[in-house]
Amino acid sequence: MANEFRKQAENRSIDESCQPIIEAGLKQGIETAWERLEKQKPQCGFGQLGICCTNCDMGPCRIDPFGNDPQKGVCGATADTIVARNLIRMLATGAAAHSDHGREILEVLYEAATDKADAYTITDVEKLKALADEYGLATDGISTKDLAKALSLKILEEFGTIKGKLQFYERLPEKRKALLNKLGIAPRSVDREIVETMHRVHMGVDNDYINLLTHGLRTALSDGWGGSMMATEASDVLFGTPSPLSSQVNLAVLKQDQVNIILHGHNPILSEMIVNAAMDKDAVAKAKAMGATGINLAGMCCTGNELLMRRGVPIAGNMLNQELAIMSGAVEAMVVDYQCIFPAIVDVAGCFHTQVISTASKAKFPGATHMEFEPHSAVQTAAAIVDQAIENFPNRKKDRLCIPNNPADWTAGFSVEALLKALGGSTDPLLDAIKSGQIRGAVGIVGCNNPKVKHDFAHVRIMERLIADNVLVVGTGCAMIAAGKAGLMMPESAEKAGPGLKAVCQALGIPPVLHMGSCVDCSRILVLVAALAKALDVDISDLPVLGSAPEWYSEKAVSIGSYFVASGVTVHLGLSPRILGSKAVTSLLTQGLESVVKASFFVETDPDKAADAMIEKIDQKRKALGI
Ligand code: BF8
Repeated sequence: MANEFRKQAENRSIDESCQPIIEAGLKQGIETAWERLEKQKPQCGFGQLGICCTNCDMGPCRIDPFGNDPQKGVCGATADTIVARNLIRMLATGAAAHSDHGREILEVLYEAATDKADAYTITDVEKLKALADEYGLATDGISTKDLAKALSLKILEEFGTIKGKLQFYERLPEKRKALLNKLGIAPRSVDREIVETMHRVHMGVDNDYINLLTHGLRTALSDGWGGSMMATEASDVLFGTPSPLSSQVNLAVLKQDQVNIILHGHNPILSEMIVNAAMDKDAVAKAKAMGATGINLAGMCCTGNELLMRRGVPIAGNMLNQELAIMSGAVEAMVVDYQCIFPAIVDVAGCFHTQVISTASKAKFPGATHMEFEPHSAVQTAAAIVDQAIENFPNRKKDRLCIPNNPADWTAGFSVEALLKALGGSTDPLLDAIKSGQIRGAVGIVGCNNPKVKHDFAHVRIMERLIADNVLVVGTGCAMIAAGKAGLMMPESAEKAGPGLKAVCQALGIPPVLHMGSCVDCSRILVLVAALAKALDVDISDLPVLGSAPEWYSEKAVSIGSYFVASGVTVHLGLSPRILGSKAVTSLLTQGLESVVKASFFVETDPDKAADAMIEKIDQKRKALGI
């Protein structure tokens, strides 16, 4: 049986740091996402194909996928309408999640500027000025705080602006802007596109799948070149623009002799304060008095990525590691804000001493301790949370500890600004390397984990294949955490790259897989491809670049994939979205879009075949560019 559990653990994940914990969990009968997925099987066939409609109370309705009756919902909606409506509803939820996060950061920037949140300072004044300039604000002789106030108001206004356009949209290369303007899908404001999606999917509004999906692209653009980009830029102003740094990653960053606090979710606003609170002398002294040698912070998912990028805080793992971290028996507190947090962590925590502490008024978890965060009292809340974790240390059951050894080293912090600096201030060296063929192209690998796919396997396999073929990988989110755990993010990892990419990485002292941040920081990838296209005076769709989400699960990923495609970047998906119940929708998204936005989606579940397809597409782009 022991061997059986080991085998099962190895089948579930390639992350060696978590396999012993999965194994221990199996022995103890602790339920995790993998067990819950099994219990859901067989998953609803109508749902999987996207042909179940629950939008109104005449339903739920479903369409027969074999062409028999019923072919229409009670209202008359066809499979095409239902699939398209369901998809853009998902997309709008994802865009809303990113954008609402962005709005909160901007609100804190405003509060910091107006002395309502003293704990926060403006760290990157240079970026503040550059953004103010971009927004047409006078900067001369204006104090930093006044500038931050004016800028935050100016950007916040764009959530519901009546001026009908977003400033960051102007960052697109002219050719792309002209195309999107011609298609009539330039985003008008952040909230408006999301609200309009919700309006259109109501029964009896938009029933034309093409019209629905076209608006989906507009909504996604309002996320990528709107809400997400706002989140990234405002976070940089408040907490600093990332620059390269080293840290460690995987569950072995948890420490046997220290109070371990995991910071999980997406928003850096509170967790940045917890980083400060954990360094407080009195807190450390109290931890020692409780029998620990100190306080150890570790990130999880994209809150982790935010803290890693700017503060070098180690990361315990990505999305599928969340329950396993608690099952190490070594976590005194898991502090959560919002997004990608399994409600089940409270149940798993119930089997151990871990306290789950929720902090956002909009994200409560039954069974968790709620310690609500507000910017004006951030320092006190952060201190109270750290204190709670310290107090919990003596409750740890030493005989249940399962902390792996050997954390992996990694480097992160590759903002566009940092990359340009590494390149000597311009994109030219990168473009020269692409033109000469030293670098064949680039792929942005982003997104999540999904228990339907062996944890981290698709991410890592695709990355290994691409870099070996001289394709530079940039990325964000849980994909990058997978890369770090697999040892692909040290300058020495260049040894795993093909000769051309290896030489470039060695010359610049960078790894072949570059961590650009959290999921909202996919906006950094947009800025980078826009800069490359502008330098070559081509459209983004002409570049030998692709996007890939090998293990995606979330509604946010639907929005990310869609804004990449709308921006001209073809996107690989490792799992099919729930669209296969409509041939028309499937064909539009995987082929038809090419003639509309010069990019499309393709689904390939096999990582090797996916890498082959990406390399082929990169070569086609190179040929078309004449390089
Ligand atoms: O925010 S944490 S599981 S949704 S990739 Fe995916 Fe990971 Fe979530 Fe993107 Ni970031």
